[in-house]
Amino acid sequence: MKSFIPKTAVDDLAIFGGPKLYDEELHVGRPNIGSRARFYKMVDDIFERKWLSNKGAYVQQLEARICQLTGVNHAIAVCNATVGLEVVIRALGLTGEVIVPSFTFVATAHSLTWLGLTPVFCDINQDTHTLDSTHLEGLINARTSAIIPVHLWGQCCETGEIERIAEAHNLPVIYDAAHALGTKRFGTLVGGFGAAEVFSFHATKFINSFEGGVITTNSEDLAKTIRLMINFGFAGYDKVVSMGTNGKMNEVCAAMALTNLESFDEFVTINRSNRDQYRRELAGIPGISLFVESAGNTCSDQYVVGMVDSTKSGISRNHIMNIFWAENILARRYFYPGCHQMEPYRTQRADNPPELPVTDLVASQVLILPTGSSVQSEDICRICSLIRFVVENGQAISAMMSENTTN
Ligand code: T4K
Repeated sequence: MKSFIPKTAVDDLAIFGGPKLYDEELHVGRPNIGSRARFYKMVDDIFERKWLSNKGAYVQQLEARICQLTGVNHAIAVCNATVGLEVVIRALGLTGEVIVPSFTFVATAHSLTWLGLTPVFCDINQDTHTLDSTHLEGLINARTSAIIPVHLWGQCCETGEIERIAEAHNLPVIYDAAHALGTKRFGTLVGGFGAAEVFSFHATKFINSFEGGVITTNSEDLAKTIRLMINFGFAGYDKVVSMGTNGKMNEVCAAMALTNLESFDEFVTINRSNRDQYRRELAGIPGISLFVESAGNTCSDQYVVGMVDSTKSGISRNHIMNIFWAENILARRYFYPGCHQMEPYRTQRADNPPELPVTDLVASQVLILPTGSSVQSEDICRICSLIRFVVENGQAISAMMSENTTN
């Protein structure tokens, strides 16, 4: 990292030809990596045992660890959360329409479409960024077979109200808990809500298994069905009893997850310290704020969710993002532009697009900032001082960008 030369004039910005703040790209989503020695030892064990996949010892250890961590009776490790969602959707025999938020990673919607179902997009609450239960009932009709809310940013969504509505209409709820390992809502751990919850261990998640995920449920019957389905429907040698796919996690991925789970508390502490530093250093910058979890929620804080209100900052989120990228700070606008604006959904609903004003607004404001164990306190200082400089000079910069760059 070269020494920090703060920007003092608009021309110092890399987007206008000044020197870049970073020689190398600073990413959102850099993987946390626990003890390498421990991981290598486990990989050695795997080679010794010559058991690489299919319900190996480390997969079983991981499943037991997740049951302990979430307080849930059954945990089934899978190759990734997207396949995990697809398997749960099939295991519950869902058909027709399923209600999902549009403001989520596209995997939530795609898992349905991949299976021939139709995602019906619901708006979100502006404060929580999760499914707005007041819009839910209006979307339920005779074709609706389930609801898949998302615990976005690791924050538990409004489970109580969603499940009350679901029960009144006899609909199962599956939670996309990709971001929510270790999340608590008023002391209750995420993992046991609804029919099932699906967590991701993708490289970018604060606990990763390279690629991977886990399904949790308190239903023994559902757990049995899922276990069959992730292994082609095999109930024993030569005995296929149901439809299935290959959704299994392998032993190396399980070893990686177990290694990283050993550092769970350390990673959460780093995330919280980063978040607090961002909060302190961004305080008082007009139009810039950080998303705040709602009362009663505690999560891993794996995302630092910056919000840009351009009516107060004098510069748009997109301009700020372009300035950041020019400086080699690869901040992300998750989950822009919302699934309903992505294909195939945009074209499918071109004649009658869903009205999702809060989704559209929030998707135009969010800027995800780098955090995790790869980010140093000095990086946060640089990022925040860059944001302060950009907002202080917002009008001049916006005018120059409108002239010089396309957005
Ligand atoms: N539901 C929700 C709500 C989700 O957010 C996700 C996944 C899922 C379901 C599905 O879970 P999985 O099937 O993946 O288990 C990334 C991840 O690929 C995706 O898993 C994640 N959500 C999403 C939020 O983020 P992209 O398109 O942003 O990935 P990419 O390649 O741009 O990587 C993000 C950043 O991380 C980059 O700036 C580079 C950095 N990175 C990435 C990888 C893979 C690294 O530094 N090292 C790495 O190894 O989707």
